[in-house]
Amino acid sequence: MIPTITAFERSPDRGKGLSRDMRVRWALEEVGQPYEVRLVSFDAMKEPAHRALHPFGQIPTYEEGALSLFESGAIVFHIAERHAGRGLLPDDAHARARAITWMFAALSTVEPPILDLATARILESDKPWYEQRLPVVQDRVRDRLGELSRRLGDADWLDGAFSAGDLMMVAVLLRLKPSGMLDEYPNLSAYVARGEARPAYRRAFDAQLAVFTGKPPTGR
Ligand SMILES: N[C@@H](CCC(=O)N[C@@H](CS)C(=O)NCC(=O)O)C(=O)O
Repeated sequence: MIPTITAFERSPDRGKGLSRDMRVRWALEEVGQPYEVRLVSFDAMKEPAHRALHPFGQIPTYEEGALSLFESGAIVFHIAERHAGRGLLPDDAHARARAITWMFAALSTVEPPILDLATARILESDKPWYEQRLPVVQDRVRDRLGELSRRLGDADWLDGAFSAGDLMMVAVLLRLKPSGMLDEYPNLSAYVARGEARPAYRRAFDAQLAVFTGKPPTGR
């Protein structure tokens, strides 16, 4: 059964791969699962038909036969479990539990301050208190990056081999690229670059870029 995911008809990041369909595409590419994409407009996302799939009127969603899912973390986890042995979750029970822990850490500990920074930059830059608030928000991001950087050290991935935990962490960190803050942590920059260099990532990136440019992926 070929799953169908949803993505922005016109991504606000203009194909930079920062929308959350990217992490789902990447997971599907890692496990070698072909997929279809239904593009939705901002208006369509708020219509009852889409809200039946996603109560909050967002992307991505995932449909596979009678199963429909929302939340990028739940979707990536489902893909990793459904394709056990295809490299996203280790077979060893403890290693697997730790990989899942890193997925949660990416989404619930590292992503919130990064989102806060993006929100401040995009929606609050005209507020009189913006210049005072910005350094506070940046410092919260730096706190998390420093901690993550210390844990990663000189390892390639967070816990042995690449896993869904790394996929999610790299996807979350990528949102910082426009800020330049990742460059303050060379091991984290290199970690993100390693993720971006994976063939599955490149295929996913090209596919989402093709939606924006209207040109077919180059097939790198
Ligand atoms: N926690 C959700 C967040 C989903 C989300 O914020 N999606 C964005 C695109 S990356 C969206 O649909 N934004 C449009 C909107 O909220 O109206 C997830 O990880 O899937």
